[in-house]
Amino acid sequence: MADVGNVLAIGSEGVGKSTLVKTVLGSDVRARQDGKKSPLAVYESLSVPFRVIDAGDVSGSFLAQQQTIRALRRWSKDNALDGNEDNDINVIWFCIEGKSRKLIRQQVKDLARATDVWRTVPIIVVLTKSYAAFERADNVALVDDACAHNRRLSRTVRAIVPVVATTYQLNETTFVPPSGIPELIEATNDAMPEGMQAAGEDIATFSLKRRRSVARSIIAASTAAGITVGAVPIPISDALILTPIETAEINALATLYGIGKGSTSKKLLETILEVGTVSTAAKAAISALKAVPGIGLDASGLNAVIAGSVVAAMGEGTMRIFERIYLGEHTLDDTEWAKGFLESRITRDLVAKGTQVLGKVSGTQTGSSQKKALAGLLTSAFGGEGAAEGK
Ligand SMILES: Nc1nc2c(ncn2[C@@H]2O[C@H](COP(=O)(O)OP(=O)(O)OP(=O)(O)O)[C@@H](O)[C@H]2O)c(=O)[nH]1
Ligand SMILES: [Mg+2]
Repeated sequence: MADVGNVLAIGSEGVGKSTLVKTVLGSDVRARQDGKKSPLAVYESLSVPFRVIDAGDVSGSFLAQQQTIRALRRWSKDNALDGNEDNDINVIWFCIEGKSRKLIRQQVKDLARATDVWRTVPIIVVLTKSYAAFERADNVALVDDACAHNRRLSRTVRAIVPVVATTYQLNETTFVPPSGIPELIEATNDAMPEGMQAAGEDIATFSLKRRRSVARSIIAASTAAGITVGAVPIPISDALILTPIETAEINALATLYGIGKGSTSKKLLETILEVGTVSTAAKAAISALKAVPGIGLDASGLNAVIAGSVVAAMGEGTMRIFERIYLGEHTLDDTEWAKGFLESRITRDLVAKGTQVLGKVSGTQTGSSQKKALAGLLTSAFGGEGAAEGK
């Protein structure tokens, strides 16, 4: 890992630096504290061609800032002694909380001061916790304006990226899915000095891998919502009850894979939703699951597992369709292919994997810890290998 770039993540206490770093670097992240008293933590991952140095809180006193800067200098020097040429900071993630509009200007000022020693290093402003989708564009404009008033920032800020690093739960059935992570990775790679970009990694498959782990956290959150909706005491007569959750799931995945909102995309998304809600394949799979003999579940528990299975299977299938389109193996107007692909996955997986999970649970599935455990079981059953990633 000698030739990877260095990203410095900087921002006030609690803005979400650690959460962001873990999401971007993925499940194989390795962290080490840079010495006992050092405020720095260094994160590396084999799946991402840059390491991230979490500088801790820099909004505090002048002394604390100086301490951080000294620690960074020492870190650079130590790495240089190790024979590592790329010992300096290549990109700065300037983390600002996107949740509190009023504080944005002040945060830009504080960070400008704290990063003063890196005169020319490219900066990416990361608007963390950007839960309100409708405020994102306005917040970007606000940061843009604040940076324009600072001589250094107006030259060095390369991108302003609103992100949600992990799913934000609004209530039991509504959530804000992760967003902005692939954009942040791409902006970081773009800002890295040329030689660093390659890093021996194929960027296309690399970002596909990262996208998949974000996709899985969207699927997990949707599955948990499906379990909640499914665990009603009345038997579900059809899959229509899951329409809002599946719609949100499919839309979040579409955004993640850059599937736009044009009429061709719309037709594809409608086709996918139909397979999950009114298709013969979905109905047959649901009846088959309801008829699984000898399980230790009451009606509401059974419905919860079935509903969760439908959402998990739809999510996995949809993710794979979007991956093929992303890779250029299929186009947005291949709706017949997408329909066939999803139906056959549902026919094959929904019953087999749903039955497998039914065998592992008993009683009711209405308590919140039971729902969480069940969502975990379902997402790993339907996701196969790396499915347990994300929450
Ligand atoms: N749901 C959700 N919670 C987040 C997100 N980002 C941060 N949080 C929460 O915000 C809190 C602070 O996040 P951290 O990542 O620890 O923040 P930090 O910047 O590393 O904080 P310090 O290390 O104390 O400076 C934690 O409770 C996180 O779970 C996000 O994208 N989604
Ligand atoms: Mg932290």
